[in-house]
Amino acid sequence: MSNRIQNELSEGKYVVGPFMKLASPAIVEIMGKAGFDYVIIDCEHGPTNMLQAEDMVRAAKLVGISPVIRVSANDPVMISRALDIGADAVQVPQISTKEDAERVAKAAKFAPLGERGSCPYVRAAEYSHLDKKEYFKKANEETMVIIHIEGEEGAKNIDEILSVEGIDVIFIGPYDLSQSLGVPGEVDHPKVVEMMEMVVEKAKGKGKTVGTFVESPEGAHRWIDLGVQYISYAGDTGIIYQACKDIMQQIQSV
Ligand code: 3PY
Repeated sequence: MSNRIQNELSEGKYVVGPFMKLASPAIVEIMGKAGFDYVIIDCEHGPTNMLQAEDMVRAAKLVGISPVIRVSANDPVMISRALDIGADAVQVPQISTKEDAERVAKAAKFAPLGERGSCPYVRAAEYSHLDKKEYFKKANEETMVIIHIEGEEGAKNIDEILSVEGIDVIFIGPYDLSQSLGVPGEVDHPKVVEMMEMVVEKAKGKGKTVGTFVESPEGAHRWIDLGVQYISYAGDTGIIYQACKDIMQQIQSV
């Protein structure tokens, strides 16, 4: 096992990766060849099922980037399935309370840290090739847990949420936060930005790695400058759309 983003984040570097809305291992390979550090296979806002996600995880590993899976809900079964197919990290949306965060940590770790459902025959255990004791130990050490703070309630409960053991990255979802604050889609609205900055400051104050979602290189650097290290950059669909549009505009402008 080797987890690229875990290694890079622990060295204080920032990492950048897009959400994958398309269930395509080939696009995962392209993202890796293009230089991203990771991809987030999106099972919340995408149609991808676990069988497709497994092939996308394989593709990510093949090109040396980290496969992260965003599950559709804070459900122990979904979390364990995502990790069983070999994701380097599980990303869980809509965390609002300390209890929500504890549920994630418990579901993502084997004993003594948690209660992740255990099976040594899964892909993550190399189908029983790995020594069983070693697998459970390494899985606990080398898989990461990322939680979304993306509602007013989660932001207000951030101190309590930060006290939960076993959470590696606090990920702020600006779009969901904008909706929760009554300004849907206005991710640059002062109310949204102020709350995001508050969460970044508190999380950094507790030594936690922080992540957020951006849609431009300038946006990435704006948050990197504040110490945000886990940068999720747009999505495969938006990136492809923009590239196609730029090409046509350039051709038609001559
Ligand atoms: C959000 O912005 O709410 C996200 O979850 C990232 O797309």
